[in-house]
Amino acid sequence: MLEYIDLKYRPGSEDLVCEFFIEPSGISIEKAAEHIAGESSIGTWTDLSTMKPQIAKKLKPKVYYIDKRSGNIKIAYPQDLFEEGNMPQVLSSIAGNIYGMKAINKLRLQDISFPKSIIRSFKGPALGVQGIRDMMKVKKRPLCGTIVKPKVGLSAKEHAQVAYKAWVGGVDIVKDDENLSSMKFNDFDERIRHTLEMCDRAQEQTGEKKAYMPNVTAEATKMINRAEYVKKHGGKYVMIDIITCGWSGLQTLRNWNKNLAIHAHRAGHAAVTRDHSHGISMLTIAKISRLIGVDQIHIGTAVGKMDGTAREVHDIELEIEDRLIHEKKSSHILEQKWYDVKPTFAVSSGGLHPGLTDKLVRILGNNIVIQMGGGLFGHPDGPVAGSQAVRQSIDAVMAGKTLKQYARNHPELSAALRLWGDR
Ligand code: CAP
Ligand code: MG
Repeated sequence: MLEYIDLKYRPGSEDLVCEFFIEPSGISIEKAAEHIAGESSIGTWTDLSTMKPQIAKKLKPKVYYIDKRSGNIKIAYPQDLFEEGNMPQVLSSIAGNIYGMKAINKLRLQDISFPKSIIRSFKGPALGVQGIRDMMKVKKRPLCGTIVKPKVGLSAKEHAQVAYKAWVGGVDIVKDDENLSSMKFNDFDERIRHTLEMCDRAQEQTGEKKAYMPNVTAEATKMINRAEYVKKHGGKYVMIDIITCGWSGLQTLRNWNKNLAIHAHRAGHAAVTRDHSHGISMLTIAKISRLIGVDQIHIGTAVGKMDGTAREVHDIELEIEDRLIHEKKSSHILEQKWYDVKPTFAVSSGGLHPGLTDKLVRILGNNIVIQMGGGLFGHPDGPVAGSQAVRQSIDAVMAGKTLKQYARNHPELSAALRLWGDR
């Protein structure tokens, strides 16, 4: 059998490096690591009469780090194992068969460090953080948005009217929910026409830039047709559910993209990210999404309704918004040079309401998009007041005031704090 362990090896700049957590099944961690390295590259369960020394020399990965105590290993893969610009193939290699091997009980891909050749073969974000701030004319404060609620059920016209109320109340962005596409009661094209018309009207009325994020999630050809329709009607964004559309679908949308901002919703990610002993880290999913080229991606809130600690969420924000990531052993984060790949905007959403804005900004800073669905449309005085309360909570933080202080002469915020509290 080929030997893959070489603890003296140090990854070269041409290597793609993965850190895995593994729980072996009745064998040593070394044996398990051998199985993982082989099955994710050129090997299989037995020796091969067709294997040649030059194949092994050129394409054999090296297990160069094994931490028996923590169960973490690192594998350096020669970049020629991967097709440039093809994310499905990269993941079929390092996040494919290996999950099902009997040699392991658990396997989690903690992080991938991509070499320059692979980084350069993907488009990265078209606009990035600065491009979105320039488009929305919001220099410093967090952008704020909402999700039309109920998630589905409104007609196209009702959707547009609800969105209008949110825009005039003060939020910058209104998005479709992750499970809204084109329904019998809410046709996509009709929703786009009405909602973009309301967006323009709200822009004129408020004098502020407003944006609508329509969900184009669908089979790839239909998705592109829908994105074309949004572009034709003057939209600024498209939204895609990246997990259910898949990496190929995301790459197809990014390759089509004509300077619309791409908002990545991660519905379904927790099927693979939530169990910290098995699956793929959300950090890895966010990195892949930035590399392919989303302009914004949901990363969690730490303070809202979804799973994800403050440290994890903050690590993801740094990974997608910074240019150079240093290795962080405690978080199983590998070094990553992003070269000229634009930063992706971190989106914090899920169970948020105005009473949480200060805590959220304390954890994640101002360079985020804050989205509140129930935290706006659940406001006792309706959508306009709900939107005012969201915006007031951000204005309070930017003015260095506590929410309670600011609420004294902002009744909409005060009503939100009375209903949901400020913790
Ligand atoms: C939030 C949301 C988003 C979640 C997704 C929802 O609504 O629209 O999809 O934020 O979670 O449907 O739950 P609320 P994550 O503001 O009413 O919670 O951002 O963690 O991917
Ligand atoms: Mg949603």
